[in-house]
Amino acid sequence: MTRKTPQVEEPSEKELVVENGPKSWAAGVPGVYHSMKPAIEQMGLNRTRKTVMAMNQKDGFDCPSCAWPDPHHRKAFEFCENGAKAVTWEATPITIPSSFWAEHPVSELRSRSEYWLGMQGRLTEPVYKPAGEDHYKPVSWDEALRIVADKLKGLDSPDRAAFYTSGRTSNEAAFLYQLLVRGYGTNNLPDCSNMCHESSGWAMGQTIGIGKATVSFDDYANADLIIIMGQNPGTNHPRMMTELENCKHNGGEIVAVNPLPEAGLRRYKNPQQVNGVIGHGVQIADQFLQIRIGGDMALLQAVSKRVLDAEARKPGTVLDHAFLAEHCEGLEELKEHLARLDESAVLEATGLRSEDIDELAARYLKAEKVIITWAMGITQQKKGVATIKEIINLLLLRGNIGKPGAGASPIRGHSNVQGDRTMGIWEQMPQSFMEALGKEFDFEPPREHGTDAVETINQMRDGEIKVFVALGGNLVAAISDTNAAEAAMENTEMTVQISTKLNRSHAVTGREALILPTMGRTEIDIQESGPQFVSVEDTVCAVHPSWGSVEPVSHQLLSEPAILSRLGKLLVGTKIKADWDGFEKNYDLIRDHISRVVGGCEDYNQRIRQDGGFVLANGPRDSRTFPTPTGKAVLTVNDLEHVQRPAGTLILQSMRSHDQFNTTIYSHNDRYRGIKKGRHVVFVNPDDLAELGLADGQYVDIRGVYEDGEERVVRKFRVVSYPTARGCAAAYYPEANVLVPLNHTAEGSNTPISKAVIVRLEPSLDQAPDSAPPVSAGAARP
Ligand SMILES: Nc1nc2c(c(=O)[nH]1)N[C@H]1C(S)=C(S)[C@@H](COP(=O)(O)OP(=O)(O)OC[C@H]3O[C@@H](n4cnc5c(=O)[nH]c(N)nc54)[C@H](O)[C@@H]3O)O[C@H]1N2
Ligand SMILES: Nc1nc2c(c(=O)[nH]1)N[C@H]1C(S)=C(S)[C@@H](COP(=O)(O)OP(=O)(O)OC[C@H]3O[C@@H](n4cnc5c(=O)[nH]c(N)nc54)[C@H](O)[C@@H]3O)O[C@H]1N2
Ligand SMILES: [Mo]
Repeated sequence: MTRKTPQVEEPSEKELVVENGPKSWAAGVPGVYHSMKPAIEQMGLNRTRKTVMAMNQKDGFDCPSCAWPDPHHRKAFEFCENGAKAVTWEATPITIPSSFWAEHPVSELRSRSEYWLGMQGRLTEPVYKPAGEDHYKPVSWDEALRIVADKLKGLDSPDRAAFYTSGRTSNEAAFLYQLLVRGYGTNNLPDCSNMCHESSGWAMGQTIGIGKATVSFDDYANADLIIIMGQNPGTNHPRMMTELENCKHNGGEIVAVNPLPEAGLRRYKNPQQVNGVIGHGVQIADQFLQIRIGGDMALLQAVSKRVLDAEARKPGTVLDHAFLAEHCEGLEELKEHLARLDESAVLEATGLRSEDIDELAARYLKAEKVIITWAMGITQQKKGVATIKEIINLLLLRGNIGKPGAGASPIRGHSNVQGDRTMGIWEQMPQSFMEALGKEFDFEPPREHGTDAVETINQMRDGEIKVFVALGGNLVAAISDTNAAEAAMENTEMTVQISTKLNRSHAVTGREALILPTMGRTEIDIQESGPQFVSVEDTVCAVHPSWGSVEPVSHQLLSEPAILSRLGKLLVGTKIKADWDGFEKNYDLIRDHISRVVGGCEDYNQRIRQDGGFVLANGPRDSRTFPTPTGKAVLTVNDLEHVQRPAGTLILQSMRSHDQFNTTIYSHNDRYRGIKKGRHVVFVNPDDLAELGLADGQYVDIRGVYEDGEERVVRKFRVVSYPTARGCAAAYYPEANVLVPLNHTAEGSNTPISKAVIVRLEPSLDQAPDSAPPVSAGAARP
């Protein structure tokens, strides 16, 4: 393949354009145009046809952009704007040449932006940076893997290493990875889920016995009411919009709870339908509750209280008594607790009016089938776990779990983050899993819990963890407290990144560092036994195969299962009974083990091949069986608390723009929020601006208000007057991660509180655009 050169255009500060306020609708013709143009420009028509148009087809690959499920009756081409961007980013024919490493020292890569790094193209050969040197240099696969294995073998305990996973990893690779890590001897398996839906897993595990959604795909269109909390589906789960539209079409109602009036939650123009492309689209939300950040727990308690009050007025008519009696416990305690709920505290926490909450309660009471969905606005909060327990309370009161058209629906982020957990990527896998694993491979797995993402950074900072291996992702940029995280990463002896593209975690490294390039999901994977597929699990527990559809960008690339088989052979070898060579040749062998170790995956090889896969059993959803210690679903009592904001401060959330995938920046635009050519912005309510004496368009420094002696500040962000909830502000992730203290985490789940940082906005000394040095040098390579 001829090498194409990357075109990296980084806008300067003065180019930033702020259009008038948020867009009132999502998708439509611009959606199609914005994603197809770069695809065709970069890949040409043929590769675009084989990628963008093959995604989510039964014989194609699973879209790497999000965990939203596939419809049973797939259209020839289910268009998704952000799916197309993700695929173009991965399947680009632009590659990094061998000469790149001599031309660009690591210290230079460190001064580059995420955007610049990602735009350099695909990684194609293993590279190694020896201690004390400032350059990576190409090495052979054998040498690279030997360096890693020797280093790990030399540590005084396997717990001196940590093995991170990001959620694009397939089930097969995830299973092999946890096997080699446990075979080596540690449970230090932090993953992106620790920063994502961990709060959902905890809350649901403790209340209904399973940390996964209790809905299936068809339920969305059949619900009477869908309440969407702390989620921006128009950007982050665009294909969900079709199901929301179907729900409305069938007479259902939709309520959005969000501090921001997000475009997709207002009106949606379906790019699949002619009337969506040219007409006004469908109004999505019947009610929009513009909540204060962190107010959801109070809102949910207030709605549950209204449900209980309605029951008290007309006994026997409101609650699902049969369901509560047979399947639940804790009703009396909940009643007693909510009887004391203070409405004024609710109004303060939520910033809403009583009438708005009455209206939501009336909609809830009218509906026979209710789904509540949520994402990061709920999980990345100090009270995230308790808030999700309140979601479960509200659903249980009227039997909205385990019946068609109803249920609890955390919407996962990464396309296989849920499958990775099912396969054993968790620092706290239950003992039953360890026993099955030990029996299957004839060894004694480590039993002590390992480190999660935050604890891994803490232990790297303290010098306890000396080697960091990552199967995908970009931990140093994704985790909170960027300066602390970077210092921790640099304090290690070795970092190893298995990646498709360059990112910050390749530039902020341990003393020795390796990059092991891997094939992506879009690429055809041929091994000794023939073409291979991998498998993934979506947000509603459906497991299906994923087949690559384009030629790999380089024949030097190894697949993730191949890299892990080879590393496993060197590091663990015959210490456990595993056919490492066989795994690489034929992924069926890996799946045979999965069948015997992972509950619910019996006959995996056969079931994954039948009609596009199978759905994992789910007790609460399928039969109202709750695998809790008592066998009942638990209504819980949670003490109300909300985010306190000292005078003169704001509550800052950090969120995704329309043109990024987590730490990967596709462009500097955020079309739905009216931002062009810039990301250093902070959205603030105009009344707050007036109160704080700040002006729209002014430059401010954002300072975290924490008294732990650390200075956390980002400089020269442009203020954008924006209709967010009062007292709240928003900036983009990962730029704002500097401001989130590392040990500022959700109770129970230890997830960084990325959605509620207390900050002060201080006018920047320098108000002239471009007079300060830019954040990154950002020049294009000739
Ligand atoms: N295109 C694209 N798709 C993606 C991703 C991506 O980066 N790009 N990332 C993937 C991943 S890993 C994930 S986890 C998901 C993330 O999907 P989302 O959770 O939708 O992502 P965020 O951008 O973090 O948006 C959080 C939303 O919560 C709202 N919010 C913030 N605080 C509160 C609060 O206190 N209460 C309420 N009710 N709302 C609040 C914000 O205004 C925002 O609308 O998307 C996945 N899909
Ligand atoms: N402030 C703040 N921080 C957050 C969040 C937030 O909302 N606010 N969200 C959190 C959430 S929800 C998440 S999930 C995390 C995300 O954390 P991560 O999952 O660690 O980050 P990503 O940016 O998704 O990782 C992108 C990198 O993965 C690699 N990659 C891509 N595809 C593949 C593949 O197929 N194989 C391999 N081996 N590598 C691949 C590429 O090199 C790419 O640069 O960030 C969290 N951090
Ligand atoms: Mo996520």
